Amino acid sequence: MTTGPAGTPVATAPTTTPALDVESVRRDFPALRQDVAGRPLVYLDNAATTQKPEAVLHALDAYYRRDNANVHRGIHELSRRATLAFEDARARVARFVGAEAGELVWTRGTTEAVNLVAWSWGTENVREGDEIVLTTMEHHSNLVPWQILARRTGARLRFVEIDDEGRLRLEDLPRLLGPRTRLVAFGHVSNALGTVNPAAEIVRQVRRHSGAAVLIDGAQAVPHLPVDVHELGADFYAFSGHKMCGPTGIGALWGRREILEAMPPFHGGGEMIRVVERETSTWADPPHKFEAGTPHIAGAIGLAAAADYLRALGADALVRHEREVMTYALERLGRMRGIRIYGPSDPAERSGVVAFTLGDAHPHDVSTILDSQGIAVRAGHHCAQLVMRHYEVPATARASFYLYNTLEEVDRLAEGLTAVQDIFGVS
Ligand code: C6P
Repeated sequence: MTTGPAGTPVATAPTTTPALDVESVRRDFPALRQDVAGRPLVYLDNAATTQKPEAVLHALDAYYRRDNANVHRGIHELSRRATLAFEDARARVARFVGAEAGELVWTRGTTEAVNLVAWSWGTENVREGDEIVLTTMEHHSNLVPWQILARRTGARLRFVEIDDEGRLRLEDLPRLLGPRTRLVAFGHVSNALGTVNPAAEIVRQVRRHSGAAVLIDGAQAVPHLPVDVHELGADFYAFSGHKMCGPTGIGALWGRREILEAMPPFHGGGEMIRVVERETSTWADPPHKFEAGTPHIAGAIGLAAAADYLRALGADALVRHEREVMTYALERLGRMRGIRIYGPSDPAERSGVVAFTLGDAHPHDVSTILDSQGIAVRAGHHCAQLVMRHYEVPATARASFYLYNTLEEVDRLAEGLTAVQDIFGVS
């Protein structure tokens, strides 16, 4: 046990992993060095997007200043350099999730990755009467594309529900699976509750009870947990760069090679073809088959720099630090009058998201009052309206932590919430 700034005992993971030097980490992030509303910024909106370290800013700047050219097209020096950097970035990001470069398709982010699978794989493999199993914990990005596919094909959606602790009712999964199940898609970590789902175990259950393909939405997992796509055993894994210190507009879809090879293209255009004739064309091999048009070259290079940055800090140190901050937040906020915290009470089952409501104060008001004190949190339904419906609330406020957040910042959040209590007379 260590002690938080407010004197509360903080449970730390029993590990020999060296602690993160947070002050040194914070120096890597220029955006954190600013005042908002006359006070040092406390940035707790990391589930929406994270700040970027110098290493990523430098990689973007260096690419545009020195190597900027289109990739896989020119045979001049700059195009050669840009192509090498772009494909090297793919290999580094693939390695970060335990994959090989040929299995990693660049996308704009998780949303586009899921849509790619829904349109390309879904169109080929889902028919009327087939079933797609989802959960009510999903972000809309891993729900709406399947609704569109189901409407197009006549397939049926089925759902694993959540319990009041914000865990999936996995005991119901076997009876939802059967010969008609074509796909199971679920989030590795919930953005609205912070729940870390037992992804490998879910995949094992799906394999035991059906021949369905499995897609995991890793948007909130890859930034926070060590992820090895082969160990998880799914068929597709989607994630976004901007939630892991990388640029916006870049993310990836990992897919099993043989499945990617069998899938038709998603978009048509340059880059993704082998031979084009008047009426027909043939396709490049994956991953290029799925990358029509000029890609986000700088984004890929920036994302690789982000992956290298996180790798150098060490996944165990990141997990340990976030667990410490989040545990302290659960304890500190949990003692406040009128607060309701959503998601599992056991810190071991959650990642750095703490969603809450405070008395009758509307989450938007909570967020506005916190903003007036330089504290950034998100308020709303977090693109997870099925979760809100489960708890019968229109919205929650959400503090989400990352590697650069400190226990002192949790204290600033608690202070800010005390002001909300005073204004709204929460008793
Ligand atoms: N969640 C949040 O504030 P994109 O926008 O494609 O990078 O990621 C979409 C997405 C998919 N799945 C999960 C679990 C997510 O959390 C997100 C993005 C942000 O929670 C923005 S709504």
